[in-house]
Amino acid sequence: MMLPVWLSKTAWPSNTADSVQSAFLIVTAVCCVLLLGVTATMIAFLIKYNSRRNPVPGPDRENLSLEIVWTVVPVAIVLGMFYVGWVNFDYIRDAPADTMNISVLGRQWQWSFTYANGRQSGKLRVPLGKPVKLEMTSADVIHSFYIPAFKVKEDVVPGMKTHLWFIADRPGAYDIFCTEYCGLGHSRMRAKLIVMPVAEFNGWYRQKAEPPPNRGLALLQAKGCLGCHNVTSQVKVGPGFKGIYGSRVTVLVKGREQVMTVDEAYLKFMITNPDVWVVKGFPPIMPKIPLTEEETGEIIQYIKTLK
Ligand SMILES: [Cu+2]
Repeated sequence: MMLPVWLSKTAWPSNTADSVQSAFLIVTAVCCVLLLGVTATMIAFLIKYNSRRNPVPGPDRENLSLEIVWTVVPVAIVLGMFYVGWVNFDYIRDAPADTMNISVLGRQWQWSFTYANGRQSGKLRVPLGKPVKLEMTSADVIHSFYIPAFKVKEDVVPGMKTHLWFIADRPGAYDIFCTEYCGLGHSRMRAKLIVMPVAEFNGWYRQKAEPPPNRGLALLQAKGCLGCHNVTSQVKVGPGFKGIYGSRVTVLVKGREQVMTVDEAYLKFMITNPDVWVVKGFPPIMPKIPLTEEETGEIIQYIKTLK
């Protein structure tokens, strides 16, 4: 049922935002009327029935019709607000049958998007005016996928599939946030939603995948390493990779400081045993990423080139 959209059609950049906004406006308007009505009645009664004007209290009289009115009217108002909320909730929960489906994976601390043709992206690109359904899960802890401009939010839970759907009505770039505190890098767990005109989107979609400039870099992206590390020298959650090869670092080995040179053996040990040595100044939170020996080698070769 499309009650939702009439109040604020085109005012917001998606059908879901229109829907939530119209429910919100209706409920707010009803609350304002009630607040003003109750306050005005209270003030009028204070004046009309004060003790100076009525030194002797009058007898209580029963008034059945008044009691029925003050019971039935508030119940009707509350049920009306419930109805508006329920219709809109139902609308933003139930995706239509003809959606374009995109898989969303949340992990500490990165969102990644996979399309039906296998195309992967770190940005959520969607066509304008088409219903899109996100099928979401998490690789580690509970996250929550939130598009503030579209007024939609849904938990992303390991071992479970949750979903969201929307129709984007306005081209542009919108923020995506994680709104479930999920560890040290939580505040960095952001992404962009890019709404593109249909022809432009189709062109992008048909390219399938940008050829990865380098297999090591492609692995760093695909395995989520870049959620915590930069390929520049800038520190993120963990050290940046640029210039790290050949440098000297202080490492805590069983709580004792030891200075080491970053060479191939060091990188391999750090990647395969992330919980044994910890680089001084960084939290001991790196997860063990499943990688083959060959993949680890590709990553190390790539890090070597970042000078
Ligand atoms: Cu998160």
